[in-house]
Amino acid sequence: MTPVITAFERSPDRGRGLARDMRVRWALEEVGQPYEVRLLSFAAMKQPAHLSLHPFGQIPTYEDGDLALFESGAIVFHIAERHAGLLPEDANAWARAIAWMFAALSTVEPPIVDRSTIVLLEREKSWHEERMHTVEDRIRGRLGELSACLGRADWLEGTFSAADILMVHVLQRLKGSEILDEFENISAYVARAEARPAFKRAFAAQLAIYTAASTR
Ligand code: GTB
Repeated sequence: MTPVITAFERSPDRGRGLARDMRVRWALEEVGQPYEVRLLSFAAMKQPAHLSLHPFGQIPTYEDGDLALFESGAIVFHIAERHAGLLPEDANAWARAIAWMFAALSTVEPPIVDRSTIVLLEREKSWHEERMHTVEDRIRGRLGELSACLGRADWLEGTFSAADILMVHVLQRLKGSEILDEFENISAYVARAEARPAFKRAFAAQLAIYTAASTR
């Protein structure tokens, strides 16, 4: 069966690939698994039909036969488990790649999402600058640690893996800031991932949806 994922009908990021369906698309492209996309408006995401797939009424979801999944990390892990190429073969490296997947989503992503919230929703607050300063310091701390771990390696755990998909997608949210440029090896890591044909296909597919919606 062809899996079906959900995505924004009109993504607020204007097709910059920041919405989390991008992670799932990228993983599917990497393993060569064709997929279909069901586009949803914000209103449709909160309707019972979608809430039966996603308890929080969000995208992305993933349906394959009688399996319905939510949470981009769980979906990418599921794809990586069922197809060759996104997790190392060595058992210890496999376990460490999973650790990096969790690290991307639970250690690196939170302050980066906080920063986006400050930029998008808290500009007018009297404490905006102070809070931005605090959160950017936390991000720099995390990226400093990540940079030290990555060193001169191409990928987090030997060969390219699902961990790199999640970590790079998390880091891409920093592109409008100058923070990424402060870490030369992390900037190169993101660029290396973006040069992958599977990334380019996934990016083009989600951009085409935004472009089509804007011309209607
Ligand atoms: N933990 C979940 C996961 O990883 O799957 C989080 C899912 C999530 O946040 N989904 C967002 C959503 O459905 C879209 S991706 N939001 C609607 C809602 O909650 O009602 C988050 C996102 C949105 C917009 C941008 N942007 O404009 O740059 C970036 C990321």
